[in-house]
Amino acid sequence: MNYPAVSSFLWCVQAAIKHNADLPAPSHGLMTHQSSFQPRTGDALLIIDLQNDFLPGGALAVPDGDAVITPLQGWVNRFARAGLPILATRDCHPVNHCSFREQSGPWPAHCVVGSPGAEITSALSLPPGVEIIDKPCRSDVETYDGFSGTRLDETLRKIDIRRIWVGGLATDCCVLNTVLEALRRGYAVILLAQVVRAIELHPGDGQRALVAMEEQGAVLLEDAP
Ligand code: VGL
Ligand code: ZN
Repeated sequence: MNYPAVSSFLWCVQAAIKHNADLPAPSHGLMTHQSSFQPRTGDALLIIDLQNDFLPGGALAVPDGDAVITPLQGWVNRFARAGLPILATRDCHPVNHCSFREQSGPWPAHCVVGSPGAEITSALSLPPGVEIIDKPCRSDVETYDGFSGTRLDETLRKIDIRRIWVGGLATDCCVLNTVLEALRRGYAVILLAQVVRAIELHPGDGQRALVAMEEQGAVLLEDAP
């Protein structure tokens, strides 16, 4: 889904959940899993927006965002050792993007194309061959999920991926929207609960996002790599 920018920090969570209101929701609550899932053929690791601007010191720093780097590195190493594909999305905006406060949008300017803030953190060591998926970089469109207007779906289908393991930033925005879009498109999703952090502008957004993902069929995996 592409969304027009609106002046509400709740937008990421509310838009995603509202959009899913027409899908049948199981009645159970948040349920995390441990240890029963192993990466296998047909799986890929998808890293969401692990860019400098979302990390401490960045323009839109996610609280405690750097805590995901060490466990995420563990998953990267595990997928690389197993010869399984790794992909990474990048948020990408022109300098006059409609979501920026200067244009009456909800966010400080961030992930401006070509800026250091838009680069994936060098604290994460990615093996050669990681597929980088840039979100559309247009001034008039906001794309929170990694699928809309990108090569992600096509890339995953070409290599027969049916299940994605997801970690990155932020739980209550781009992780949430990417996971819901993946489920809508028929992928199975394992959300790496240790490897996500939320913006939490409104307390509880992170938890609400986890519940929404789980209700729509994502498995919330608590395992360390
Ligand atoms: C994100 C807010 C604005 C994210 C991107 O990656 O979660 N959040 N742009
Ligand atoms: Zn953004």
